Amino acid sequence: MDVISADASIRAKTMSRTETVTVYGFPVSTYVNIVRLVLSEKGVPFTFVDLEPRMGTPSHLALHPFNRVPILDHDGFVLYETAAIVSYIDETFDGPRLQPDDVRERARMNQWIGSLNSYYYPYMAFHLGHERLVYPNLGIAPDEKVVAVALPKIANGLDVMERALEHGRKYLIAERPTLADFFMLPTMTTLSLTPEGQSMLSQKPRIGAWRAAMEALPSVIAVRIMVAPHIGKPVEHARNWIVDHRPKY
Ligand SMILES: N[C@@H](CCC(=O)N[C@@H](CS)C(=O)NCC(=O)O)C(=O)O
Repeated sequence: MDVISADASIRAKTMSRTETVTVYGFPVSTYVNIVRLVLSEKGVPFTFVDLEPRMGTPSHLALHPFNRVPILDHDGFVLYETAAIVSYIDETFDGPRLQPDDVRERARMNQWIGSLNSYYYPYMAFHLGHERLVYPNLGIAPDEKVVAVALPKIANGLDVMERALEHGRKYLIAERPTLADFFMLPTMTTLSLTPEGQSMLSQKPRIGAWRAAMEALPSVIAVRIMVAPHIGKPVEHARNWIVDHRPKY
């Protein structure tokens, strides 16, 4: 049963003409794109500010004291941490409800969000994605040890997701997308851009059907158009990641 109410939530509202919503980030960031997807799905107009030239500078750290993106500014209310941002968006604005009303379905959605943060994003994007996509674009050789450690963790994550989709629903929780689906999509897209990811994903038909359903959503098409010009371009501030982020095995 699809338990997400079709009605707007009690506090949800349509944006007034004077309200402003701004997303700060860099264009190919997986977490930034979760926020852009959720805003697009809710039908909320927003401005995107590319922080790439200012990452780590005082003006960025004033918005995010942990030196990350995304950051949301809604009429002067500034918020960081993607899970907090997208719940706020869902509960503040009109549009399709993206959090199930049913407490167990909502718990399952939050389980996916926690799993993305702990088990999917780190190995698929932060490790494999950086070694295969981000560093080569900067002329930095990949560290094959990092890739080798990530691959079995990625295989396990894909097995878990493929099994979860045995429930036969179109999306991870219900017949309509929830925040869980929007959390998972950008990291799965990053994985699909790597040779190892392409090979592993080709063995997962249910994940393939889920990705096809997601890719057909107008919100996903709109965000893909926003990101497309930046694919394959160097992320200059990522030069620091070989010191700051890369695991030392
Ligand atoms: N816990 C944060 C994670 C955000 C995060 O890791 N963002 C990455 C981009 S996908 C970032 O800011 N990287 C920039 C850097 O580390 O220099 C959230 O949920 O928003």
